Amino acid sequence: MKLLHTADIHLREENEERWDALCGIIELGKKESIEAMIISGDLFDADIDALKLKGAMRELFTNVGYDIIIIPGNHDAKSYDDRAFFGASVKVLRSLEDRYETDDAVISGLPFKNIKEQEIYPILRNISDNLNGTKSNILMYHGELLDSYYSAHDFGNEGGSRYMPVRLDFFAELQFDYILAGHFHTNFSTIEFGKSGGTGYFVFPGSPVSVTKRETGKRKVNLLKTGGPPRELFIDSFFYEAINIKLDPFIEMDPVAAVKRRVDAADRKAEIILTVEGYLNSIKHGIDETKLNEELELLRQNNNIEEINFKAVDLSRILEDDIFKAFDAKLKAANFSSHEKTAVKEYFLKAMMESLS
Ligand SMILES: [Mn+2]
Repeated sequence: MKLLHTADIHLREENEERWDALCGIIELGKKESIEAMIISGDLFDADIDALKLKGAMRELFTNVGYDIIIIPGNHDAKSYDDRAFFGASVKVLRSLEDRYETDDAVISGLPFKNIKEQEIYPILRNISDNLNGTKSNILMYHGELLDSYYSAHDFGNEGGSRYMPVRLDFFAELQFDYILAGHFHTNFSTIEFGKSGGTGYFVFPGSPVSVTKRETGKRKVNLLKTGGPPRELFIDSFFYEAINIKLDPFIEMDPVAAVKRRVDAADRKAEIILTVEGYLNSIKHGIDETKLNEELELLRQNNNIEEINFKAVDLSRILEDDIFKAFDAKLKAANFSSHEKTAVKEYFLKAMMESLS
């Protein structure tokens, strides 16, 4: 079975970028001739958004050429009551008994509920016991994986609470071959786990469109052919791109040119979060902190820059000091590697900064 897996689109009526991302994924599914699309929770940002968007959704989710299988997430847990209709191609897995079955795969779902770790294992065991080993067994799930090094920030705006947490060792004795998950926004992440009779895959595809500024970089979805490993696929949706520039006053390039070069190279679809740190030498380059700030604001006017973090500091007072210059000349002549010279120079700079205070 060939399918496309995503989650956490967080649709809102007033947010066009997220709607466009969904339309793009629907088209990608057609292009890839998939049999089903899996949306593992948080299709909507809130239940009210599901109400507002349902009409438009039906049209989008009709005649797509494949089925769309959805489970409720923590943000849209109450959006899918029994009488709700989201379009002819949509199948919502509302209960633990609900399944989607094809010739070679069985898809089960764990619709989001506010339950604890200890309560989840028996539920998973129950679903697994009713499966057989002849087909690929897929579980749709929305929540936290406790094994990995995720922080609360990775799940969008969720505060500190735990959302339906599981551990990988839950799955070692169960029959699931793929856990196609949602809830982890930051990036595409696949973890292999050992299970009786082979290898299983736990996949968080990451949000397919940046929902907060913490989700940086081009977004992805999971293209899966059962029997094989998950495959990450770039999509052409809105995203934030973090550009971090550390200015080096010993490089000949003008600091403004250094920043421009990086901003120019950014993806056109990206909204840039620009951080400029390091040091500048206003005497050597003729650009002081005030002038650099003006140049950054000019760049903001002509590019997709969402945020500027201006942290660079003018160190010309030290860099043009005779003591530093004499030290630098000796260092240049010394028999050190360039790596060592940089480190020594940084120590000396720090020592001189201390002596100023
Ligand atoms: Mn989410």
